[in-house]
Amino acid sequence: MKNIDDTIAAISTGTGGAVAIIRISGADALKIGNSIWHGGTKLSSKGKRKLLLGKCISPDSSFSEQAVAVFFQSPNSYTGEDIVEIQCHGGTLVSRKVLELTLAAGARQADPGEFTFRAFMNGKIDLTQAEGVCDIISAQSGMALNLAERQTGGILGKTVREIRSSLVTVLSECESRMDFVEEELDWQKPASLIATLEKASSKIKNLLKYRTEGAVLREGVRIVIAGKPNVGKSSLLNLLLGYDRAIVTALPGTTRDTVEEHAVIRNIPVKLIDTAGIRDADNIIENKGIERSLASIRQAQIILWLLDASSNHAEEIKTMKKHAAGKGNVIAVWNKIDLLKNSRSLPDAGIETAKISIEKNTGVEKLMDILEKSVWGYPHTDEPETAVSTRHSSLLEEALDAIPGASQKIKSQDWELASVNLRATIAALGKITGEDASPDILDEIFSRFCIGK
Ligand SMILES: Nc1nc2c(ncn2[C@@H]2O[C@H](COP(=O)(O)OP(=O)(O)O)[C@@H](O)[C@H]2O)c(=O)[nH]1
Ligand SMILES: [Mg+2]
Repeated sequence: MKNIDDTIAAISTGTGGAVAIIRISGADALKIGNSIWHGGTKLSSKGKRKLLLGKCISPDSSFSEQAVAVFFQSPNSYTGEDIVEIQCHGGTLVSRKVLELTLAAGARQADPGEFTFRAFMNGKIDLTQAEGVCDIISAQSGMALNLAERQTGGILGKTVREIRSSLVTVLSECESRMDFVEEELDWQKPASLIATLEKASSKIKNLLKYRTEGAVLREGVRIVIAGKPNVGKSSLLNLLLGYDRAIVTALPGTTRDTVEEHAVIRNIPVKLIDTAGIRDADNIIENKGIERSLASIRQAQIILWLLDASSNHAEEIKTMKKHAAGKGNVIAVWNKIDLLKNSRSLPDAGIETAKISIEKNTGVEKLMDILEKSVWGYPHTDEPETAVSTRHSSLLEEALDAIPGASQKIKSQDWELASVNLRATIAALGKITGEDASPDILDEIFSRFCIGK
């Protein structure tokens, strides 16, 4: 478990910017700030939340850089502690030097996510909000960002806490039935306790409804473009990216290595992987590329298998079945339909199929419709209000699993076993918001943050 009593510092901005922010948080923030930054007035509670112009100066005066500084007084700061932020010129050297001055003055270099960790420990935010901060930084699509912002606003934590507190009420009722068996207290009827559990259950199921969105928007989808040589795989990659990333030629075997690029398609963050065409090659480099193609196909979530509408149809389908059957979600894509008189003559591939011409840019929107449906599992219309992460959904499942047992035991008035089940549910929910999270869970979560956040 991290120490939360000392004062930490880190460069909070990424490298390469014009301005860098060095953040100092903890009981000694003001003292350290004033020992390295000097302006017309000292940083103090009088001038809090005001940007002041001054200089960062090293004790031997060999370093002196213009910088502005601001003081946020506890508890009204990101971490809930005293915070001093110094803004200086960006670039690696100046910001590094200012950070070193803070360390020499007694601060400790912050670990990744440690400022947000302190905000959590000081009760400024719950664990879902902290995770939301991480999601905001890594969001790759507009929808992912909206969801992350709502989660940081606390909507998920609030819902989970409400469910948890309704279960705590049921638990205390069960426990008091055990403790005061003899007395006639004003008990709730078992049926009403069970009704509360059912309500909780349906609220949990509601949260689980958008687990796919949660995982897809946070983790993205791996889409592999595969097929025989020269069917138009690299052309499709370039079309989807909107720029010429891969080399396209009329020569079969042009792409010899896998080419990976990130993109956003219909609000879905994707990793597109263009592969070397699958064929029996006698060239050692091409064969290596083909091995990589087959490995990519094995790891794909979605495979766009391109089929050349201008070549032998039965052969095309045979190769697809040989390499892609049973692997992920395969979408058959007949390309070059501009070379056919009538694309209705194409044989049925037996799976979800699109017919396109990259050359003439036809059928591509329909392909995107199929792709979208394949990602979400159903036609997607509205943006969900919350979309739980994989961590949340496995805990929600755990919470949900123990509820039927609790209901059963309440029905048979076995208060002790009902309590055991309820405690399991309550603990799982508490791990989501952080009330019940162990130090290693917290370490695991905050270590995914970047330094300075
Ligand atoms: N007529 C026609 N040619 C296409 C189409 N898509 C790609 N091509 C051509 O097919 C050839 C092979 O394309 P490429 O993308 O390199 O295929 P890859 O080997 O599968 O990556 C190139 O000459 C492309 O211009 C299409 O829709 N219609
Ligand atoms: Mg290619």
